[in-house]
Amino acid sequence: MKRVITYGTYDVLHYGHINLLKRAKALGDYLIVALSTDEFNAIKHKKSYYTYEQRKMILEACRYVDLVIPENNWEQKTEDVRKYQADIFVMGDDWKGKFDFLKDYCEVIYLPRTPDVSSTQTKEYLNCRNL
Ligand code: C2G
Repeated sequence: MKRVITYGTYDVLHYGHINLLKRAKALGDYLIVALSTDEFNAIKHKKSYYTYEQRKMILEACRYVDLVIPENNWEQKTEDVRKYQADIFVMGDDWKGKFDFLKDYCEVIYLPRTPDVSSTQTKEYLNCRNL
């Protein structure tokens, strides 16, 4: 039973997110998503359109996701890998190299981001159309 863990805000879920989750799940048998809380988003200087609970509910409906846990801070990853017995840590390659310290605890894989899609872009488009 290979367990995979990944982290993110996952606001306004789009096919780039799904593409990441699909590939992450394909690396193992069980995918844990550590979802940034609204408070942690503020630390990341991100404002979500959907609240944590709404983003959590949306992710839990995704066929590739087995468990959603809160991401409260930058420091919890090592503890999470141990606590959830993760064999593989996965992130999009915009984070390449940033989490290599986890290589002491699990496999670290950065996957190519899906080009030309982002929550920010979608929100900007909807705003300028006053939708
Ligand atoms: N992603 C992707 N392609 C996109 C957009 C996002 O592959 N077009 C990936 C990101 O690389 C990340 C995941 O989808 O692995 C979630 O993206 P965000 O919600 O933007 O996450 P981020 O704000 O980068 O938070 O501790 C790590 C942070 O919580 C990561």
